[in-house]
Amino acid sequence: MRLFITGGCGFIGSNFILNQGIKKADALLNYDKLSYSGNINNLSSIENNNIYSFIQGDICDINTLNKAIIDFEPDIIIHFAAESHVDRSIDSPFDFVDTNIVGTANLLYAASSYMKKTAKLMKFIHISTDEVYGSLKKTGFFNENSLIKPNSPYAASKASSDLLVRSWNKTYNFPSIVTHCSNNYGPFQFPEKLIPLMIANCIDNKPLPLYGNGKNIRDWLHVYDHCEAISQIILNGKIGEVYDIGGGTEKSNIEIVTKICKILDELRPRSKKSSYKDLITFVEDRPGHDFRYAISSLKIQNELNWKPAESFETGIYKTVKWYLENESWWRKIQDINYKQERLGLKNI
Ligand code: NAD
Ligand code: TDX
Repeated sequence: MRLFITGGCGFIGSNFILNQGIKKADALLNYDKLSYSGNINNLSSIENNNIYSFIQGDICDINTLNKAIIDFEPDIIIHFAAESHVDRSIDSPFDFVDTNIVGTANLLYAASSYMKKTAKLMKFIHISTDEVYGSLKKTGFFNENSLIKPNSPYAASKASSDLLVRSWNKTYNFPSIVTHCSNNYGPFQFPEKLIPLMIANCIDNKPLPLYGNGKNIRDWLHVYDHCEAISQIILNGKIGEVYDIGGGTEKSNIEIVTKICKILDELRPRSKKSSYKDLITFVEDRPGHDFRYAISSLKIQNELNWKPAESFETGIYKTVKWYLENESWWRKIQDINYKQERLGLKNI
């Protein structure tokens, strides 16, 4: 299998390459622009592996992209590359239009031209998000038939890219599959996202900023389980289908942060016997903040025999330990390109 991966230096892409891709592929090319969230060091353990290669390239640069695909001759493409942070999409929506919509259109164009020439492309897997469905009230679940009702510029840009992928399948017989996954957590997540941000702030004795009343709910999935689902889709996913992937673990943000504090109270007790919980601070809400995400994974469970292996209890414990043991990884990011500024407060 010749795997062409976009965005392989980000959180999910690098976990996929390290845990699945490099073990299963005969050749793997990682095409990544190295935006602020791309980190080449995530893959240092495989940089000398013969089957692995890397091109620093932008999916908005059609010429470089075309050449990379034609030269590499992939049979599978997995498209992770994106602007991925909701708060940044509130500040800079056009970055999301460029990468997530125009970049995806470029990739579809390059991949379908290559397919026409060589007939070698078997599958194109587009990694999307449950956020395209908008927000749920207290009950109910999203599934593959839910309406597309995105609320943030990020979600709208991902929904637009999903529709482009769909149109390529219907119009050009393009071998695409779309996935919608819930919130991931685990190693290598950029420390602007809820879980790593809260762990880093605890370690530095900084306030833990919960947006609004902290009662918004997300459905959490360990990143290794997401990567395993993608592997199942490579093997058995049906062309033209959409697969929703969730952890079945709904937690409010306050529950998540309280849990992190409890684990850190055990693993790295604060001085004066106080709890990290004392650092929790409620701050101005995210504009357009979706209240609840919860996703039904019945289709992928029934059709592809996938279900999450990691429970939230064990997964969050291992994740907190990982950030404790890899402090230099996130400190370097803070030093270079993320100063922990509050993002997403409608500065436009
Ligand atoms: P991330 O921000 O950690 O990584 C994104 C990667 O894409 C980075 O390596 C970056 O350098 C690269 N990239 C950005 N713009 C690019 C461009 N123009 N050209 C080439 N490369 C570019 O994101 P992530 O959390 O790993 O998310 C990966 C994918 O999964 C995204 O498509 C996201 O929408 C989707 N997703 C994420 C989650 C989650 O909880 N993190 C959940 C569901 C779906
Ligand atoms: O400082 C914070 N305080 C806070 O209360 C941050 C960064 C977040 N939050 C809240 C907002 C959300 O309700 O925590 C929740 C999770 O926030 P994020 O980590 O920013 O994730 P979210 O907005 O849910 O989106 C994530 O899941 C779906 C990913 O970033 C997306 O890429 C993915 O598509």
